Amino acid sequence: MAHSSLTEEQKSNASSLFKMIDTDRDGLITKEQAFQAWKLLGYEPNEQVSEELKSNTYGINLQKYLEVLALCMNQTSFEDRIRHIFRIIAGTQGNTISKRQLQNALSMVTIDLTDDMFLDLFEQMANDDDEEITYEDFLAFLRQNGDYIFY
Ligand SMILES: [Ca+2]
Repeated sequence: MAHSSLTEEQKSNASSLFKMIDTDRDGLITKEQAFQAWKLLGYEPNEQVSEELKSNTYGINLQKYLEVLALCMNQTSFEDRIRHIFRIIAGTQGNTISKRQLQNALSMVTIDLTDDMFLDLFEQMANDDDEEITYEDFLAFLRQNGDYIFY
């Protein structure tokens, strides 16, 4: 199937995330880990994605991860992704993202930030001294920084 729509930068960002998720460094991540990562990146992996991964019973290697990521990207618009991500982090009933929710979201994809790094990120996203991130904050932050976060 090989969609090669990822730019070099997207590939390199995605590879970094893959390595973070592959904590035991055997070059493979589980399907569950991959699905969590994709969902948190705003994709809703569909049946075609599940079909692609059916034969990968021992895990997903980087090449497969990138292939399916490209497939996910082709299926979802930027705006849709932002909405999905916000909903996943804030919860279906939530209008804002709290510190704890952002922390949970990052740990879902096994991203470990130092306390200082986390607070810095949160404050940037919450737009200075707010205690919560609104959808508008979130959208504004990702419009400015999306290139680094979206892959
Ligand atoms: Ca692994």
